Amino acid sequence: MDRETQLAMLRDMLLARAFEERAAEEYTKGNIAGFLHLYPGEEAVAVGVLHAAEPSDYIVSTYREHVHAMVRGIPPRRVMAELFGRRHGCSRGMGGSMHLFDRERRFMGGYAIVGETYPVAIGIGYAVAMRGLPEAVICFFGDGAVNQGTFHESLNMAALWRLPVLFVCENNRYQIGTEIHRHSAVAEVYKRACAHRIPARRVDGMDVMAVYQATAEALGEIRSETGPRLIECETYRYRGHSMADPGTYRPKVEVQAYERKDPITVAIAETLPRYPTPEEIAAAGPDAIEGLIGAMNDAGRLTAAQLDALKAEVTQVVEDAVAFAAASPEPTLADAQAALDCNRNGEVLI
Ligand SMILES: Cc1ncc(C[n+]2csc(CCOP(=O)(O)OP(=O)(O)O)c2C)c(N)n1
Ligand SMILES: [Mg+2]
Repeated sequence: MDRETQLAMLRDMLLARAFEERAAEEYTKGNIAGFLHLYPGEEAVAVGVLHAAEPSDYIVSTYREHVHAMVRGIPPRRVMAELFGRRHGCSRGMGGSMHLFDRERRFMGGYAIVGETYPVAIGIGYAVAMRGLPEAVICFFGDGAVNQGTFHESLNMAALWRLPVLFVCENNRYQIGTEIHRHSAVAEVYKRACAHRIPARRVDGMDVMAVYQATAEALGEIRSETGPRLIECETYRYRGHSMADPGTYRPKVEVQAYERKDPITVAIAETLPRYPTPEEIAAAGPDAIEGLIGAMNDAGRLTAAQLDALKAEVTQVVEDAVAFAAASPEPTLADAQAALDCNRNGEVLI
């Protein structure tokens, strides 16, 4: 992987964490109403998957989708304004946290109904397949969504019609307060795909590089018209299910164990330059010393100063997003009417 991609992924993960923590703060201040499902701990999944995707791919996500939307390119200020329910939000203030949407960026929505993403994704996949385009649809869902009927119905159709859909399970081990072993007879989600002959694999969802690699491979296969794929990302959310949930059902040690595997800390460790030890230089041989140092410097990916600069930048982006959201007016009744009318006498063509 080239350094730019790795740095961009690190930046997006830092931004995701800062944005979500700030959203929590704004919620407690009363600036965000309704449900607010946050993503800290799961950043490596959205960032790894979406960096491996093409802009021409379609994304269908759940209600825990702020980070997916931002990695897809929706400006953080438009996302924050949507969380605030304001007119300049990406859904014009009429969707809120769970219903971010951006047709231009092919971000086909966050969906609040558990298991709702699959039928939407296969519908889009069907349209893509009919037109024979090299595009794919990425369909996110949680571990708690795999016991919905739509999961099996959609996987069956996707496999039967060889639809270009990548199913991505964000397995954070919990469906609200119910741990996966208590809601699923088969707790290894990827194994369920074999019932529909869909090639599937499990990856460490706390490792952004692993997620990126697995996605790139799967999308490559999908683009060669071999049908759908499924990836199960094992991840964890640090916070409760939503802001309304203190998450007391989880043992403290479990949360702490996952925090130790924090994907951002891991990504930083992987990008920090590691200079060769004297033993490695000796093992490489005298002729290779210059070459080895040069190569490590090229791959030597991040200085402490660069990291500080990245952190300062994302803090600024989040500040700007909040100021933008707060200054944006609330939508009017006329806006609501216009939104209702927008699709009258015509279907949405993607
Ligand atoms: C059909 C349906 N049933 C119940 C709910 C209430 N509900 C909202 S989120 C959720 C848990 C889903 O868990 P999971 O799929 O693991 O996603 P996570 O929240 O962990 O990301 C439930 C049951 C819903 N939104 N839709
Ligand atoms: Mg879950």
